Amino acid sequence: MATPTVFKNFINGEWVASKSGETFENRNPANTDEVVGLFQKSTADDVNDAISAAAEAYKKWRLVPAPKRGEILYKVAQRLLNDKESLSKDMTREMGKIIAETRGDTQEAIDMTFYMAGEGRRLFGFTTPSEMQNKFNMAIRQPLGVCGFITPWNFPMAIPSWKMMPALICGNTVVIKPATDTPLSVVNLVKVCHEEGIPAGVVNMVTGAGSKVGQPIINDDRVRVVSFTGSTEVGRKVSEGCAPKFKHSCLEMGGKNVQIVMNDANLELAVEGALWGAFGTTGQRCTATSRLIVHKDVYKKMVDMMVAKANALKVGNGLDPSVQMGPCVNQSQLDTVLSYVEIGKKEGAKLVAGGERLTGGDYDKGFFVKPSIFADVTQSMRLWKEEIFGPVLSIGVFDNFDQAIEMANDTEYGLSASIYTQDINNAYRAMRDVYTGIFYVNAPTIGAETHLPFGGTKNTGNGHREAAAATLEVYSEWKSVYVDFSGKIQRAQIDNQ
Ligand code: UN1
Repeated sequence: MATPTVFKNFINGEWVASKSGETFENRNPANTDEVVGLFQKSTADDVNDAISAAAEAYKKWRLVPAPKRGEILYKVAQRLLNDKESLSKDMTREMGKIIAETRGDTQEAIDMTFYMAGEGRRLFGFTTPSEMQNKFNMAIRQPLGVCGFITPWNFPMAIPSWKMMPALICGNTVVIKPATDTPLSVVNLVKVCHEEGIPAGVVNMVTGAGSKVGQPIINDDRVRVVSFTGSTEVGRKVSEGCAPKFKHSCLEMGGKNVQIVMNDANLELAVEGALWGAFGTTGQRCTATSRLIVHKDVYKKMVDMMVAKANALKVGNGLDPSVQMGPCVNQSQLDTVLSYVEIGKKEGAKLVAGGERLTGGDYDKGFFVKPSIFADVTQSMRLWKEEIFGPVLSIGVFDNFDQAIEMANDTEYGLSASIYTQDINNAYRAMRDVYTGIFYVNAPTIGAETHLPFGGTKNTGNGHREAAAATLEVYSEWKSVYVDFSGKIQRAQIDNQ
């Protein structure tokens, strides 16, 4: 077998080995015989070097005019577009999701990079009248310094780009720790940034474990913003780690997203939506549909249609274009899925599809599981409450619209939700009353676009949003500037009364 490629850290414009001298393996979750590459098992020393490089580079990068920073990002975006196919194939090999979806992931990074390149000529602040004569007031954005990113494996390139591109356009520098399951996609992204002209030290990458690399990023005083996407449990630790130094933290965490189906819905469409929402990305999206609640009049019919369609989904290696669902990303995710199947059965929910690992032939080499559906799930069950992050859909029933809203909001999370209905009044009421950061009408809970704010309420986030101009609030701080051209002292709130 060919010796696997060794990928290095990227610090101060150079590819460097970790001071630990150790590496870790990244294997293909669809075929664990395949080693995608060896990556640096880094330590706090490597993180220190990366932060030093970023802190030094910040001195110059913050002074590069934003439109110039934007010109580099345009080149980065164009290059990602040119290389889209190979980047997407690498991503499927390390993460498992099907090639159509990894193309979407790469496209999301392209979209975000073009969007933020354009921000280089906006980054709008505002002017406003002064309460004094001969005085000029304005509010402008300023960068913060070094930003540390801890990114997840489910969107290996899109999510790093959501953090990196706005940070860069605002004039910050970056240290990123990719997920250990998907470092190659971040290596690829960082390589493009470097080759297309981002100066040395502005973007740095250190691979390795959360405890060894993520924690030192959070602890280092020179890091002023930490942006994290992952579980609520880890997000809480990030938040606590940032609090003593009043570091800004932007947290995107769990979801338990609901699709509501009313009795007037186009059922075919609702089934297609739920299927895509629940089993797209093997259910491994923060935005995945994990609860489907259906009006009692159409409940049985909808469950039957879902079961038939779920059983017909082709599961396999995501590089085969006919495959509709890839494997779980690793053994531990697979174990979590199977453990929730047992929990669901014990709780008395009705397993109507899947519920087991796929075995035999090539399946034995990967973390494949059948698309799984539980019916008759009720609000007291763990299946209803807990994020599974796998292809397990829980279906419940409701009597009327008000009950549907109450059930939709009965969760500790608040990322995404959707309603299928033909009744415009109910669509708008649901839009108003379901307390989430993202809401869809007659569309699944997944599929956010990069020019709208992305994030959630309650335990999903800490009030910040990624994407769109909204994320500039994370990567810049307001500076209010008062210019007095009266030539005399003017006392605000006093002299103009
Ligand atoms: C995520 O699952 O963390 O809206 C991100 C979507 C994608 C992004 C998902 N555009 O489903």
